[in-house]
Formats: sequence, C-alpha cells, structure tokens
Amino acid sequence: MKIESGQEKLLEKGYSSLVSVDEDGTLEVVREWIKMDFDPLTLLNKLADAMTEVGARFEKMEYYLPQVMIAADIMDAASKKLASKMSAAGETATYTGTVVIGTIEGDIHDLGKNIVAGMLKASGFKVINLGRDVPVSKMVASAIENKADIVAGSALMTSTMPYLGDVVKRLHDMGVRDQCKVMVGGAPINQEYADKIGADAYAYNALEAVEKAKKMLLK
Ligand code: B12
Repeated sequence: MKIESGQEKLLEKGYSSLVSVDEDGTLEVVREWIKMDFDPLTLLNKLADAMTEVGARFEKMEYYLPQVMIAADIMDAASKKLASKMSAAGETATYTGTVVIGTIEGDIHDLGKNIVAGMLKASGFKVINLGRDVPVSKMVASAIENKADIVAGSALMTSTMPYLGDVVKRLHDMGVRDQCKVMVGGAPINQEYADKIGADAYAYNALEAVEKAKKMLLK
C-alpha cells in the first residue's frame, strides 16, 4: 500500500507521541487520522510498533512500570477509537470465517490480542473476543458453540504460554481437533513453539495474523 506524505507525517507523530507516553499528542493524531478518513489499520499497526518500543525500553530499564501502564491506557483508548472506524469497514468486507480469540488463562496482557481481533474483524472475519485470562475450557467450549474456523490464543508470559498447548490437547480430547484451526501469538511465542504444541499457525504481528488466517481457510 502506498502511503502519502501527509499520512507518513501523522504516522511518525503518532509513533513518537506514544513512545514518549504523550496522551494528548497520540489522541490528537488519532482524531486527525479519522477526520482524514485514512485506513485505521495503518495507524493501529504503527501504534502497535510504538507500544512494542515502550515494552523494549521497559525491559532495558529506561522506563518504569507506571509509564508502561499509562502508555497501555493510551494505546487502549486509541485502539477503541480506531476500532469503531474498523467495525464500519468490517461490515462491508466479505465474510471470511469465524474466529474465537482470547488471551489465555493467567494472563491479562490484551493490547496485542485486541489489535489482532480488530484487524481480523476489519478483514471480514466474524470475531468472538473472549477477553483476557480466558480458561482453556472456555476457549474450546466457545469454539465448539460458535462453530469457529479458527481458535486464536495469545500469551505474553512464559508462565502462561503452555496453556496454548492445552487448548490444542483439549480440542483433541474432545474429538474436535479437525474441526478448527489453532493460531497462536504473543511476544514469547515463535514458530518453533507453535510447531511444538501442534498449532496450525503462528503470526508475529496482527498483519501477519490476518494473512495466515486467510491462507489457512483457503486450504
Ligand atoms: C504493557 C505490558 C503490561 C501491561 C498490560 C496492559 C494490557 N492491557 O495488555 C500491564 C502493566 C498491566 C502489565 C502487567 C504485567 N506484566 Co507486562 N508487559 C507489558 C509489556 C511492556 C508490553 C506488552 C504489549 O502490550 N506490547 C505491545 C503489543 C502491541 O504487542 P504484543 O502484545 O506483543 O502483540 C503483538 C504480537 O505479539 C502479536 N500477537 C499478540 N497476541 C496474538 C495472538 C495471536 C493469535 C496472534 C496470531 C498474534 C498475536 O500481534 C500483536 C500486534 O502486533 C511487556 C514487554 C514486552 N516487550 O512485551 C511486558 C511483559 C509481557 N510483562 C511481564 C510481566 C511479568 C507482567 C506482570 C506479571 C508484572 C507484575 N509483576 O505485576 C503483570 C502481568 C499479570 C498477569 N497475570 O498477566 C513480562 C513477562 C515476562 C515473561 N517472560 O513471562 C514482560 C515481558 C516484561 C518483562 N520483561 O518483565 N504488563
């Protein structure tokens, strides 16, 4: 997709505002973006990159936890505003399939998962977002109840990532493993881990999640 220079400037401003934990600056960019009728996914993706940078600075001990929490709140507010624009886009996109998505039990990190959910919705998927700290049993029950094509699980902690494997096991145990695909993601997950637990797909970010979800359902 070609990005015009006006968009590029706004994208950079949005990125630097969120990285500097500047609420007013970030939300002003979001308002301007919506007013200009630019594609909400493009800004959301850029803000996701900014949030990843905030995370990296926290890990390098350049930022303290309160700064991360404020940045997370700003990201949340921005996502909600952009999501309302995306719902409109989702209504006009062709139906692609049903996805049940959640952050797995024990884990409350939901910013990335919500971005993935928003992008899937805007791309035509019916998305059932179960929220965060979702028990394995609930993920599977919801997938069966909604005849989901894909169960998508997010984990941000090494302590919670094994529960994604439990989702695959439970689908097996209930005799429904062949009825839906399992897609996993989150910062500690990689392709190797996804293969190890028997997931059908891993995606590094939300854009890739949409691509892989579409590809899986074409097979
Ligand atoms: C923001 C944040 C928080 C926020 C969460 C706010 C929220 N509503 O989500 C708050 C401050 C509340 C928080 C709390 C905690 N946190 Co925290 N947090 C982070 C931080 C800094 C950034 C995470 C984030 O939002 N990134 C930005 C988003 C956009 O990226 P993302 O989540 O990775 O998502 C992208 C991809 O991964 C992918 N993706 C994500 N999900 C999915 C799902 C699917 C299906 C697919 C395909 C793709 C996909 O697409 C997304 C968009 O591109 C990370 C550090 C880091 N570098 O990740 C630590 C981090 C994850 N937290 C950590 C910890 C330990 C905690 C706490 C236990 C801290 C504490 N002592 O209280 C608690 C968690 C309590 C719990 N039970 O969950 C550790 C985990 C360590 C580990 N290896 O297990 C990290 C790595 C920080 C660290 N180095 O210590 N945290």
